[in-house]
Amino acid sequence: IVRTRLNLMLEKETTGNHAVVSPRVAIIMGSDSDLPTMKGALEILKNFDVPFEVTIVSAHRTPERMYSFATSAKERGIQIIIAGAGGAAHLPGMVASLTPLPVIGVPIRTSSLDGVDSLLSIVQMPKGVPVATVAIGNAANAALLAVRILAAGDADLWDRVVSYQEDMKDTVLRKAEKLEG
Ligand code: RP5
Repeated sequence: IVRTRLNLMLEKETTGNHAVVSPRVAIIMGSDSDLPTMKGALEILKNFDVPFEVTIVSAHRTPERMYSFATSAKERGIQIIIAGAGGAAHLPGMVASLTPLPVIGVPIRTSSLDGVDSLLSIVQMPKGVPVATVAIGNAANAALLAVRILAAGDADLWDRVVSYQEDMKDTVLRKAEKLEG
C-alpha cells in the first residue's frame, strides 16, 4: 500500500505496528473526508489488538488502485475488508466483486441525503456478491463484526470479545442500579 496523506495523518494515531505489520484487516475509504467516521473502526481494532492497514481507495476516482488493492489483499494476508464510502457508495460492492474476502460496508453520512444514499448504495447488492452493511456512520460496529469473524478461529481474540460483552453488560447494570437508587 502506497504511503498516502491519510497514512501520514494516522501515523500519530496508530500505536505500535498496528498499521504496518501483518495486517489482518484492511480499512479503506473513498476519501479522507470519511476519516472522522472511519476512526471509530480504527479505535476498536486498536483496542482488540488486531493489526490493520488503512488507506484511501476510491471506486470512481482511482478505479485501477481499487482493482489492485482488492486483488492483492488475500496474498498480503488480509482476512477482512472494511470499506467506508458516501453518496454513490460503490466501493464496498466493487471490492466484494473483486475478491472472495468478506467485505463490511460503512455508509458515510452525507450532507445532501443524510447518508440514506450511502446506505442504499451499499446494502442493495445483487445475490451472489454479499456486503455486510452496518448502520449509517457506525464504523465501530464494522470493526466489532470483523473482530467477531476473526475470533471464531482465534481463541485469544474470542476471550477478548467475551470480556468486551461482559464489560458492556456490567456497565448497563451499574447504570440501572444507579438509576434505581
Ligand atoms: C465518496 O464521496 C467518498 O467516500 C466520500 O464519502 C464522498 C465525498 O468525497 P469528497 O468529495 O469529500 O472527497 O467517494
